Amino acid sequence: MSIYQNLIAGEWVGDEASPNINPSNTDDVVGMYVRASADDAKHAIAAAKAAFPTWSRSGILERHAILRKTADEILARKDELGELLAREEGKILPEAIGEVTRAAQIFDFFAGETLRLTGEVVPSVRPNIGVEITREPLGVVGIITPWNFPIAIPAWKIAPALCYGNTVVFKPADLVPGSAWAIVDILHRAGLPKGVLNLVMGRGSVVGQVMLESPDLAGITFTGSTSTGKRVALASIEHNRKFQLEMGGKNPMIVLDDADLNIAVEAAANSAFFSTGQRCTASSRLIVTAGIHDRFVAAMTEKLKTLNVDNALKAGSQIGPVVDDKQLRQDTDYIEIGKSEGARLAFGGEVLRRDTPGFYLQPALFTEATNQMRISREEIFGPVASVIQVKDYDEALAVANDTPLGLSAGIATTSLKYATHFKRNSEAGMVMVNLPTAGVDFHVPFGGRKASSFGPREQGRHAAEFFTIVKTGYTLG
Ligand code: UN1
Repeated sequence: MSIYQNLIAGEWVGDEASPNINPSNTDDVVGMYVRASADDAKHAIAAAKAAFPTWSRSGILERHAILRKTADEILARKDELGELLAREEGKILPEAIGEVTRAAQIFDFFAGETLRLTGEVVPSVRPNIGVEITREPLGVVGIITPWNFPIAIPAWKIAPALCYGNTVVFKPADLVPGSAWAIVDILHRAGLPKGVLNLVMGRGSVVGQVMLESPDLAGITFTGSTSTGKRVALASIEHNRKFQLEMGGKNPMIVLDDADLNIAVEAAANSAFFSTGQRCTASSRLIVTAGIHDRFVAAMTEKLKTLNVDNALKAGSQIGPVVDDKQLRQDTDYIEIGKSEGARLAFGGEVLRRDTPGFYLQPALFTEATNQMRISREEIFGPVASVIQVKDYDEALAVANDTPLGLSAGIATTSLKYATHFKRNSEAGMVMVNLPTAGVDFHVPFGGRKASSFGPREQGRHAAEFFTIVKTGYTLG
């Protein structure tokens, strides 16, 4: 079996490899992937530092060409890369191919952005002085990504980092090195100079730790758990380093009496259960007003009965497995917690057996939940959602906002008044009307409020806020 190595200073290196296991079929090893040592991580940071002066002054046409070529190759190989992604992460093949396509679109977008870099020239308040406001790259940027979007999240951090002239040390989640390796390979062959992008697959406790402690990283962008995000923040403050965090969600989806029931059920089922509920934008709190509650619960239960949970690569699968045994245990533990807190398990929650050995869990829907229960307050990160009944829109809004997190929020309603009010008054970074809380566009800002996020938005033109630093220049004459 081939061994996939780390890329450090333009060389493929390392020989201590571990298996990348398919969660739909634990007998299937996707490949052997090298795990970086602490020394490897230090070399990667040194290589990125050495490459920065040249890359940061490279011509925009060179950067444009590399990002364009990368977009083209990812798109041309979307079926093969989608299969790799579905195999290592467990999301169903159509979702995986969709995610690969999204990664290509992100590289395409930032290829275009290299040709649109601008600054401002403004008069000084003093005579005979000119002022220029320019954006410069940060330096070496550390990129730490989670397992649930193995290609899209690396793409939406690496593409802007390179576009704006930074060099990169990239640590993908230990569970999904395959998609990360594939995009680094593509970027490398597209012509990136050595050291500009370094791949350090491996453990957070080894590789991540070296990154957190390095004085040479000018920025870290992180997507993952709230607890790790806090550690990134504290270490970054220690080193005067810029940081950007995307963390948990406990996203509400409100369903009002006047909602179109079909739209509400489609949006809620997608939000809560697609991608096996393993999205930080997933909705696990379905906040439903009394007049539609019983009809909504009945229709959701019917919908859930039709959802086919099976091997991610099998045609007709609608929900793939949970990512690994640890996450499966977390999900089933929360299902027990929900029951013991007094919520009623209206559907699902059984661990399932399929033709291939994997981590299959039937989507679970609780009813009679309150917003104070742990299942309503803590991020589960699995196919588990609860219905919280409320009397009217005002109570729904209060419950929706009563959470320490604030990534995305949705409402199903036919009322312009409530839709408009909710968009204004939701305490989330992204608000969806008659749409799922997850599944976002690639060209507009992404991010949350409260404990969900820290720092500037990701994606679209707003990505420049994190990946560049503003300089103000004054000239006499
Ligand atoms: C999406 O919903 O389209 O980890 C993207 C996550 C998010 C990405 C969600 N950072 O789930």
